[in-house]
Amino acid sequence: MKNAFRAPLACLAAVALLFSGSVTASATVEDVPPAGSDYYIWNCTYLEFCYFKHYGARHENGGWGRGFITNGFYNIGAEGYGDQTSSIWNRSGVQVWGYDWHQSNQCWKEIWVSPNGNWGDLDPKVDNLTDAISVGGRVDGDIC
Ligand SMILES: [Ca+2]
Repeated sequence: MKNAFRAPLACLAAVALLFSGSVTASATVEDVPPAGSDYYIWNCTYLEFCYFKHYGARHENGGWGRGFITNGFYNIGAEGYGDQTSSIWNRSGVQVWGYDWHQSNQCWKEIWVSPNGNWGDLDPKVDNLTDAISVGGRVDGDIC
């Protein structure tokens, strides 16, 4: 009876090894938006974190794209770009955090986290709320 259980377990282990092998192989290829999509209008370069005014990085109606090529905390609201971010493309090589400024409590509220290689639209619940972006680490202090 014990042996009857061992065979399927060994089989499962082999399948797990196969899956882990394929994950390792695909990790060397960067996950990117579809070729020709609006994301490429902005020329987000390798090792850059890019963020866009419109969903899908669309360019029409005064849309814009901006990016950071070095790690750090960026108060984009103070630069006139607060409450407008809808889409991102994280090519930075590191994790990136998005914050909303909580005016009454005077603190930064973490509203999204982007692992390296992440791209796409922000959750509609946090659309047009981002006031700061922190590349490569959470903001120090003033967290809600
Ligand atoms: Ca905000």
